Amino acid sequence: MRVISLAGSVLAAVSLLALSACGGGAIQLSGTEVREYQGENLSSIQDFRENSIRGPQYIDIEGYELAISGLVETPLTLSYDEVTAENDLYKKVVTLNCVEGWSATILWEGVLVTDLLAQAGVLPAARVLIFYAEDGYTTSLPIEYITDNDIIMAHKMNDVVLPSERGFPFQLVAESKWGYKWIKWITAIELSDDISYRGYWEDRGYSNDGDLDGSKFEG
Ligand SMILES: Nc1nc2c(c(=O)[nH]1)N[C@H]1C(S)=C(S)[C@@H](COP(=O)(O)O)O[C@H]1N2
Ligand SMILES: [Mo]
Repeated sequence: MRVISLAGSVLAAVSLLALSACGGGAIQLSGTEVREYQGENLSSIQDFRENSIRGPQYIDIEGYELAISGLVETPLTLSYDEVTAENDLYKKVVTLNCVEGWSATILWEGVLVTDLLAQAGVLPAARVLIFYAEDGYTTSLPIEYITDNDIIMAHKMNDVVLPSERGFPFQLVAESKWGYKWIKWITAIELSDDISYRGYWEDRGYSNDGDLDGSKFEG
């Protein structure tokens, strides 16, 4: 399995410090979190605010399946290992910006969503990807956005496997989009022609394109 850096090559690791210094309950990590990458300072996994719709989901990886369905030639269900061990892995530093006014810059690592789509074979009528999560959350994005921007589904952040609180097993790294497009605890990807589909927050008034440089609200 290859790990491909989408931004460069040199990696600097520093030890994870002061777990107890963060406000809410500290998240247990197994490993060493990277805090600097190619000269750029990274946020810590501890810097996030937990504000998901039903609180953290704790997914048992033994029974986990990622379903790829809808307008595809071959619907698939992939295990965690089939996703992470049988695809090339990509790294990139991307900032998550929440509409509530905080952000976190993290070194993400994961698989190209496009590589998963290629395994299922996308039918020509498909226009959008609808992502589903364990907590009932959903969001959607156009196929061209996913393929044109090398969008990854991350299983690691700062070189550490995603903690459950951060979306284990997978969070979408929806760069240049607001945080509500960064769906966590992903369980399924549906290929659809329904361009009027609205995800959880989009259905409650947030803009469907979710562009960081556009309007936050549907107008
Ligand atoms: N499944 C799921 N994914 C989700 C959410 C959620 O409530 N459920 N919240 C979204 C929002 S609004 C933001 S800002 C980011 C925040 O990621 P974090 O909770 O890891 O900080 O997750 C996004 N992904
Ligand atoms: Mo958010």
